[in-house]
Amino acid sequence: MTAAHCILARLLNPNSNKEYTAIAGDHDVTIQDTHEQLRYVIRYISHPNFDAATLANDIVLLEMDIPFELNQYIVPVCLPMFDEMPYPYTECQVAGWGYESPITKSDQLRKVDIPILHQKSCETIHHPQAGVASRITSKVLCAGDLSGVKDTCQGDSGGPLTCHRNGPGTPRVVAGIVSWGKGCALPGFAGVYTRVSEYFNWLNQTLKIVPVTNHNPCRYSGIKLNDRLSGNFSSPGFSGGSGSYPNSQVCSWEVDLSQVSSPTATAVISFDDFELENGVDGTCRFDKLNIYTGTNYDILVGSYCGSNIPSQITLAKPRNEGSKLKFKLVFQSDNTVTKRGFSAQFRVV
Ligand SMILES: [Ca+2]
Ligand SMILES: [Ca+2]
Repeated sequence: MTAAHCILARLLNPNSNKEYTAIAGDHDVTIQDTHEQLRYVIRYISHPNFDAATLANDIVLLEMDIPFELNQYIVPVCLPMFDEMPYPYTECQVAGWGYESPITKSDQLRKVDIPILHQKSCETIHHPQAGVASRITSKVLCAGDLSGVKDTCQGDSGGPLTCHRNGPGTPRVVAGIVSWGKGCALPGFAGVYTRVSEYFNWLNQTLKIVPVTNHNPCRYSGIKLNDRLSGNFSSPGFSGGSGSYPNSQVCSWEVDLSQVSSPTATAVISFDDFELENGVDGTCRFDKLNIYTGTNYDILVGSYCGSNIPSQITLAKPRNEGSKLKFKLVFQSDNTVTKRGFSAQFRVV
């Protein structure tokens, strides 16, 4: 979820080929941070009444090609419940990479705590000129420090204004989306935010729309089959060998056996059927199944393609201290030529 005006180029021109990516877990925009995850946006659902001139209903939902993997660095924030809005004077937090001074933007993520304004003050400070409708409606809120020290600025748009649901230590709710303001940190002014609770019904209806990803069932990363003593894998669309896999898939299955296996246990992977697009000169170039092992799935066991059924694979726990019996299958197909796919199983011995 972000501000609709952040993807204005695409909204103003439906035929635009402008594509966007989204990064979660980012900190410094100039380097690739260890925990950042980049995804491609495959669908944009902006509010039907978004007005690019007034920035009314400045809200859009983005669908990623592959879900983000949640961890201690990438944590979801709560949506407000119906009518859940922060009280005036509540200190809430906003974060972004926007301008810190008229000339310098921040490379690293910055945050600031700012109070919610009373809606009347919000209307007063953004009082429209004669003949112009007020842009301060019930669908926005103001937050900021009227003394002109703390505010959001250009480059912060679309970022979250989050407030604790019931005081310090309770979950954070995304009360606002950075939308617009008059200058930045001007004394007597405060930033204007899309009031997320006003979109409760729209969000709930829109989130029920079938994700695009359902058409490509394998475009999910990280199906986990941890702590099982046996399991099955098959490529999407395999259907007992009568179907074929779709193009452009990336699919993985992770199996972490560290909790269930004895020190001497091995995992045996065997294939019942296997037919992927051929590689070139013995290298899998187009469609392939890679199998990894190691504590961080960082050791490549093999890369498989073509129509020879791979022989049985036996994986033992590495001998070094602290290592774990784990493996991961990653199936990828490119954008042309599909085959039957594969069916495989594993068991712990
Ligand atoms: Ca980065
Ligand atoms: Ca292919």
